[in-house]
Amino acid sequence: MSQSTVLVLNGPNLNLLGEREPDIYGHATLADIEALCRKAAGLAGLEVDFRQSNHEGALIDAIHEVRHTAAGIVVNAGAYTHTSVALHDALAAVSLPVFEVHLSNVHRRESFRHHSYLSSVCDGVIVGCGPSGYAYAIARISELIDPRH
Ligand code: CA2
Repeated sequence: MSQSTVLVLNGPNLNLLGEREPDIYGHATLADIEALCRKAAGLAGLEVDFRQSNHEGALIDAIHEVRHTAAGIVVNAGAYTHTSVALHDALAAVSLPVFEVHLSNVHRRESFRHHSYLSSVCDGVIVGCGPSGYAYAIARISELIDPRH
């Protein structure tokens, strides 16, 4: 992991994107989102380390692994967003730009999706913009790490 690499971290069930619930999540697969992230990063002269896990501990390990070396982190923690104090604590220990992304507008959905344990330890939150939200987050990380800003 180099200081020009953005970790894009995806949580549980996001590997199923494109297979079901297109009315909520659209038709893009996780591979499509990875390609979009690589394109957005390339425009900013950055690289992407794109990962997905269904396991909370694996997501935490990935955050620890890059916390001193990455350019920033984009995280869609899926349902762990609404449950995980452990992910909150892992992100709180990071001094990189961190952006929380959700494909859907979680605030227009069930009330249990309205609270995020992660938002308070993130630099920004993007919801309801579909896959473009990932690209917006990468663009913002690029701005924040650019010494001209
Ligand atoms: O909107 C988002 O990006 C979410 O993080 C997606 C999570 C959900 O638990 C969050 O509240 C909001 C769920 C991802 C599951 O994706 C599926 C895709 C296709 C079929 C089944 C699940």
